[in-house]
Amino acid sequence: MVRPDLILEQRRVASPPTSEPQTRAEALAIAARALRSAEHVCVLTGAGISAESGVPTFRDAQTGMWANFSAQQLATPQAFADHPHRVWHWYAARREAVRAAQPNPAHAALVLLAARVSHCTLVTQNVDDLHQRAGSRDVVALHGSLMRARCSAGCIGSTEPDDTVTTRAPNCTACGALLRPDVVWFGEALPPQQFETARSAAVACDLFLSVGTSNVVAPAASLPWLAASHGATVIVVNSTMEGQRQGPSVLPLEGPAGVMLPRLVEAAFAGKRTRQREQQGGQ
Ligand code: BV8
Repeated sequence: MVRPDLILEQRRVASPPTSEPQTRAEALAIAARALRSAEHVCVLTGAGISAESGVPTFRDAQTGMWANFSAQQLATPQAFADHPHRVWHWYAARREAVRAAQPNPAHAALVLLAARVSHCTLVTQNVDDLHQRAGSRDVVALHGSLMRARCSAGCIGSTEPDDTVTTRAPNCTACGALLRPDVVWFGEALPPQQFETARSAAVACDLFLSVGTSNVVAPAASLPWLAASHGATVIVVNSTMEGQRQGPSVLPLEGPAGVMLPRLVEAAFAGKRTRQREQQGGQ
């Protein structure tokens, strides 16, 4: 009897890279081949995928009245406890910037990718909802959403923040406590259901696609390596490979996500019908 894990092993490895890609074109061709033969793709995105939509990354220096603070300083329970209205105002300003932004070709390419592979799990660290606005479904948002608020005393669930007043945190209509952004702050646990979905997708996938993330913030940063340690090929799309882990199962695609992702999806699926079309047996 053939040992199931061997079958699993044979199935899992989506044509890993055979040799070091010499040129970017070669890297793209190898990545496209791996993507085309992948059964289950797990995608992890970070702030870099929204950079070309004009949404600043966490690395970008803060501007305006927040110029003296790092994003990490403001995104903590302590900062909200000490300066709730300053933190609320910062999130209201980010909401306004995101409302004025549009999803870019990188977001759109992931919608196309999901329609071309048999199983795709899209995990994001971003709180800007641009994947959802681009048409991606079942997005696993590990760090919450800018577009929602909740009672800081935990008495009511998620609500839509009303931004008529942006400089002061509003009060909860049920208990009077302050409302807070429905995001995960540093030092806070991720929503268990979302993290478990992301973790099991990383374990089960045969191709992991990391896009526009510095892979610094835990536990999201562990996901690509969880996938690699379970035999998956890891494609890294980033404007710089600086600080990105390299390795035999890693395929670096250096360049802006808004350029590299559409190229990758085109190279992998040009002429390939969508899953739906295949199921309908249609032309
Ligand atoms: C937790 C929501 C425990 C809020 C966010 C010391 C060592 C290790 C870990 C820790 C440590 N001390 C503390 C920790 C844990 C901490 C952590 O990892 N800290 C880091 C800084 C070391 N993690 C936590 O606190 C997590 N919680 O551990 O809880 C616990 C457990 C049980 C019970 C109680 C507690 C919570 C982490 C989540 C925090 N919230 N966001 C908000 O947004 O306001 S994190 C936030 O920062 C983002 O969501 C994202 O995750 C992260 C930013 O990273 P990126 O998205 O990668 O963005 P970045 O700007 O860094 O990089 C951009 C990248 O894009 C770059 O690589 C750049 O080259 C690239 N790029 C730019 N332009 C483009 C591009 N790529 C392609 N195309 C382009 N055009």
